[in-house]
Amino acid sequence: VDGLDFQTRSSKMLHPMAKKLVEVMIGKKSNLCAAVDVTKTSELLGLAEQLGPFVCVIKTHIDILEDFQYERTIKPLLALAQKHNFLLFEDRKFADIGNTVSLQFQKGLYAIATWADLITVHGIPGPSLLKALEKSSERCIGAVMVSEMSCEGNLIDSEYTKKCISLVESTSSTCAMGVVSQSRLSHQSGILQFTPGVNLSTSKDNLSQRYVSPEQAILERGADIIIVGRGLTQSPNVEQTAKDYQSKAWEAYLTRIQS
Ligand code: UP6
Repeated sequence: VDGLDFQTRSSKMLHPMAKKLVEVMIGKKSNLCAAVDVTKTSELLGLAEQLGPFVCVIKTHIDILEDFQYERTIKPLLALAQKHNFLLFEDRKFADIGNTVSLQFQKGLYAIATWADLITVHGIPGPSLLKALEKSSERCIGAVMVSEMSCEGNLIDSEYTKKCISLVESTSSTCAMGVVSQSRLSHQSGILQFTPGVNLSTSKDNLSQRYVSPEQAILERGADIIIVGRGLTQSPNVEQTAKDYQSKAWEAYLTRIQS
């Protein structure tokens, strides 16, 4: 995977959303995903407007908004995604039986199935979760499986991680298009790796989150897309900081494919 560029890898991608994402990444020269973890719709939309030009993906935790309204939150967010050409990634980390996941995915206030391009899932329920998502998704949404976590003391072990990867690899044409992880786990070049826990100014937070730099995430840990939250959203100059993360991450990718 290391020496291959995204264009070459794209031909190995079986999932249409993976191909679409890579197209956006190449077009914008961005492998930066912003995690916009804020509690007001106005903040979410304001940050999406500022970050939009520099990112390939905006990741949400839509259920932390205190003033969520479909018409006032999702409609304008979709308009911004179109304007700035980024994908929407709802980090719901689905982890229940198929029937429940299918309800959580399609129903409730958030109706995630109607707007998200990508969603996260845990591997713990096994194949039934992916089957349920596949059945209830008309738009071929890309599922990304949390196979390793960034926080200190998490309970995932290497056996669990391996099982996640084999689930992802066996469903990569229809449902799973990638993983959230801290290291390169799949040798299939079509599988995309998202790596959170990236921050240029600190190595941890006070709730066991651990951080590395964009270069470490990409060159040492195999990230294809880095996920940056507070490093961006709490910056005094969001646009300049986003530009900085974007160029550092893209340069690291270019270094990797030349090696
Ligand atoms: N996230 C992690 N670690 C994981 C999985 N997901 O941090 O293993 C998510 C968090 C948050 C973002 O839910 O939205 O990535 C990281 O944000 P931060 O950069 O502000 O720490």
